[in-house]
Amino acid sequence: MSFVDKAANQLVDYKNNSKNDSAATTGHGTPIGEKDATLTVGPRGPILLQDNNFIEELAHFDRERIPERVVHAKGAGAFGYFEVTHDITKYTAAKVFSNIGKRTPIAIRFSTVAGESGSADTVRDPRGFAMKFYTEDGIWDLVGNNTPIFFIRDPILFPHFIHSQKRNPQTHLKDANMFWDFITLRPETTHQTMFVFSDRGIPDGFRHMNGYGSHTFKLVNAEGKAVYCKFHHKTDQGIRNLDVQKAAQLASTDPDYGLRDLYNAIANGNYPSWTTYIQVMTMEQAAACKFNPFDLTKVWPHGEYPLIPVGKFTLNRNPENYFAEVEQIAFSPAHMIPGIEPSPDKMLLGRLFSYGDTHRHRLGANYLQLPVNCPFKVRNYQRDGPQAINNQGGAPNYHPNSFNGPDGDSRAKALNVPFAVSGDANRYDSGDEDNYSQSRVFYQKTLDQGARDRLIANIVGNLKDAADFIQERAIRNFTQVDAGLGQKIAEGLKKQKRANL
Ligand code: HDE
Repeated sequence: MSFVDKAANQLVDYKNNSKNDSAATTGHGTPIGEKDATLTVGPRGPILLQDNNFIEELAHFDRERIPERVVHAKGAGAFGYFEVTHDITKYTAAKVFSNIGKRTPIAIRFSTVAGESGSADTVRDPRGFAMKFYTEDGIWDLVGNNTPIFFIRDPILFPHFIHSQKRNPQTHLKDANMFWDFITLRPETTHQTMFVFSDRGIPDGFRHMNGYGSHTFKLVNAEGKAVYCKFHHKTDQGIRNLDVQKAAQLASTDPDYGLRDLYNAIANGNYPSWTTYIQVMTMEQAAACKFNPFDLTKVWPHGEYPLIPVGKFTLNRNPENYFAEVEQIAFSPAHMIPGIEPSPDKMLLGRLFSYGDTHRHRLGANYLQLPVNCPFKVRNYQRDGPQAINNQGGAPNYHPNSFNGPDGDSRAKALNVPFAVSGDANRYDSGDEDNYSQSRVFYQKTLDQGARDRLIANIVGNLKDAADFIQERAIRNFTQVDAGLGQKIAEGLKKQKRANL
């Protein structure tokens, strides 16, 4: 243990900074005489039922865990502030962006996706990049990833996509057939699959990666004019990834590498920061756009939709209570504020339902009253339920009322501009929309030769464990991205087979 490793020294620091002068108590606060012995009849027992302290210890222990997140279970959190550096009020009236220099407190949780809460931080997987802004207009959550795109474009596929990466329900093992079967049957996954199997698929901790809101959002300005937008956060620490060998080594020697790195950086005053940009697309540009601007498997080319600087955020505080502040932090894409709205992106709309639902299951109906989730001000008509704390100062709990209960807000109303929708209601399978053109640009233009070779090696190293017919389907799909890519993957798989003979 090194003396600069603040995380490893946490208890030593506690001891040095606290006085050992307080008596232990029960949960109801009364001092306990003998701390380390149950109440027994004679030294050999039995234990008496009246040992309430013992019953309380065990009963609380039995309830210490809540369901872990069904995805993104392993994560690290931190707190800090967002500061506006550029004026974007011509695009949005959201108060968080109202003037240059304005600071808003934020919370962030970084995570891996598929593994359980005890899994290694250095696996090949997207990283969650979830941000909570405590704004004067309430909570705004921008719940993104370290990738500007995603695997699928219809939310009905999400549980199936996730099942394919989790454990086989019979063997309880990760299963290459499940993963590659799904991936190859839904080729809209190709673009993100290539991103994740590229060097960026294993970031070096959480500080050296970019974040993205990923979806298309809608911004509304004070005149009620709307544009579409995407959010980007570029790491000020520079991009750094781990090579496959180093990542595998860390997975066994320091599986909490990312969490430790973030904690120690902040504890040592080496505060990580990111610079935030938006891309903007007008309604007219969206209507004429060559590709579907609401398709989450696509990026908006930066040449056509340049990055516009907005601000910078800094993380300068570690959680003091991991469970209360990180395990119980509850992000939701549905937590938006006036001036920021959803676009027609089907994935975003599907998510608007799912997060609140999962929080009610994991944390209970009053999850928004937990301090880490609580906005500065709540004035509504919801009362009671499990662990209810806030009775809103005795305000009425029904509406309309004659007793000064809260009413509609004229500014928020003005920003809720009407929008037109049209079309025939139907179930439109989007599986055979353009799945390869941006994957091709990624392979041929974004990656250099070395990065292309590593991408192929990473795909082969994983795909080799899938059944032959699934490998063949994968080769067919990758050939549609680029004939050379398909061929090299086929050759790599052949070599693997020969090596296994
Ligand atoms: Fe999530 N996702 N997701 N997701 N997601 C969850 O919410 C879901 C998606 C993301 O640090 C869950 O609280 C659906 C895209 C992050 O606490 C759950 C769909 C993106 C986190 C859920 C998606 C994300 C989650 C699990 C398809 C990036 C961790 C526990 C429509 C743009 C947040 C929880 C944290 C967590 C559902 C797709 C990012 C189940 C239905 C796309 C960073 O509600």
